[in-house]
Amino acid sequence: MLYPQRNKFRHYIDLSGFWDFRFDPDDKGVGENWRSGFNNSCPIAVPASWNDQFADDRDFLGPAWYQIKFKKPWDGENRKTLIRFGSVNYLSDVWLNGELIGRHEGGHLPFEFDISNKIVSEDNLLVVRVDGRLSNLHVPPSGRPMNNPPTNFDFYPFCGIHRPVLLYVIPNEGIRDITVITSIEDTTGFLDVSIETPNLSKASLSLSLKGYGTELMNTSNIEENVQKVTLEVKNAKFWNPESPNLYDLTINIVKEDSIIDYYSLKVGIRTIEVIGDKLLLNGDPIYLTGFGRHEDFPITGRGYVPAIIIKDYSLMKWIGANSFRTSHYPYSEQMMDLADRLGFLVIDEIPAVGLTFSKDVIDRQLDLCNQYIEELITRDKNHPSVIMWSLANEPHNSLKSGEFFKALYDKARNLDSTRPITIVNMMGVKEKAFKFCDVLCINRYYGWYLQPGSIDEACEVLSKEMDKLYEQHRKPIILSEFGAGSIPGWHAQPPEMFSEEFQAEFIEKYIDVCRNKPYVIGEHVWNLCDFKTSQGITRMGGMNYKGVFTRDRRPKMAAHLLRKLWKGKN
Ligand code: GCB
Repeated sequence: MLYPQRNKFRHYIDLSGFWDFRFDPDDKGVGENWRSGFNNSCPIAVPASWNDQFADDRDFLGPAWYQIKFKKPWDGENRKTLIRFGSVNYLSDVWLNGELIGRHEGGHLPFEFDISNKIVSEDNLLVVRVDGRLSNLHVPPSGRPMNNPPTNFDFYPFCGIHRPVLLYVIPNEGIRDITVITSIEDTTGFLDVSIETPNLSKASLSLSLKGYGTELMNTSNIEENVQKVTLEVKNAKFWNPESPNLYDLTINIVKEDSIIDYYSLKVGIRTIEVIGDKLLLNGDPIYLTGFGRHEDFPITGRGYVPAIIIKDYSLMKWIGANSFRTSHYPYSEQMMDLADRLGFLVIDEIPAVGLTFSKDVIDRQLDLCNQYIEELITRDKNHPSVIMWSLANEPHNSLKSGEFFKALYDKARNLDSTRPITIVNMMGVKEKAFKFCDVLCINRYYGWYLQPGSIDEACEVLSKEMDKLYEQHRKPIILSEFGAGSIPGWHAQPPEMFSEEFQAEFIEKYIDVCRNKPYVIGEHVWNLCDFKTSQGITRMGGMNYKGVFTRDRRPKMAAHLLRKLWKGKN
């Protein structure tokens, strides 16, 4: 799925701003004449979660209605017009000028509709009904009644239009998709580029690759819908976290001597593979330092805010992180672009968290997970920063889970033969998918949920368990979550749970265990920042305080400790 671009042949406008909004608490709709616009609305900011924008009704999860009017900003001759939603949580129904144009299930991944035949030149009315109510038929599912809202996962189920809505136009005969796979031989980089177009006769493709003194051109006649071209870059500058080198790839379609479409893409040349108990980037072992995270901020909730993305990357650089996992759902496309540019390694996870596999929902869960993995790989396949796909976070114990994840693994492998695939295992669950996954991710909280307060005992248990897992599977292990809650400003000597001292000691000792195991290839602290979650007796103020930064991004003691450990700096 190509992100909209602006050039001579393509254009987009961003519909972000203040939209009209209305809650629909009884699910009755928004009046008889809503197809020509509903009344009694209030303004709301898009993109952003709706939950924290108002004084009341924070926990109302839907349904709710959005509407906006716009004019068609271009003439549509020989062009397709589409409307694209970056992320809406959870169910969306979309109408244009009173006509249903489509439905999408699942937050965090983009979807779009071709509206070429429906858009009019003057007053267009876009209406979106969003339903974020929890259900065990959804992925992620509802769950624990002792949580409010009752999620089966530990983050607040923010709802609404979370990422920009773009109205965009592409040539009818334009490029539909591009896939770039890179490989390396000595100092030469190879780019296998597949370009998908509609049926075109007497047309050709011209590719150019520029950067670091290289200028390559390649021209070929279009003979198939998916045209393959290989570019060879001598003395290539490879992509890696220290030097995130990106080349500019541009692709033109030429017909009857004129260019009819143009698309440009940043590409990084790198390889990623698992050999034995190592993860190799460009043939060299890498060790991941970083975090599990959330898209979460006061007031905007899970909404896209560019300044927060910059701040989080800046804090991760400051602390010496080289990587993160998109726990527990895909992050914005802009986040991924910046990972490429700033040299972060990303474990890219679908929103499959808290899967239960209960008999009545398992088929539906698998359908949705298949949909998500396809949407994710289609969206993120060209990012050099993405080094691994994660099939799920902490699925529950089940006899069926092996089969379930084998199907999902095969699907991901089919869609992308180049990247390792992992699954993130919960403490106490014997993960059947470890048999076929390439890397084992484990989340462990000994010393917190178990052996509370006893860090040394916890580390012994952790160490033994890791050795046993490695013995059994002989695959690299990432400690993908570990951490302790700390209330900012709460101190204790001797260190006690919830104090900043305890959190720092917990993290330091866990890292020491990891560093003594050659098969451990990464340590991801849970979490970069404190984050909002459901209310419950283990979550004071509806917050998870395992962040090493506060929710408003101030460092706790653990942040300074990590900077020392990861960067050697005070
Ligand atoms: C986990 C989950 C994460 C929670 C964390 C915790 O294992 O993957 O979503 O927030 O534990 O703090 O309990």
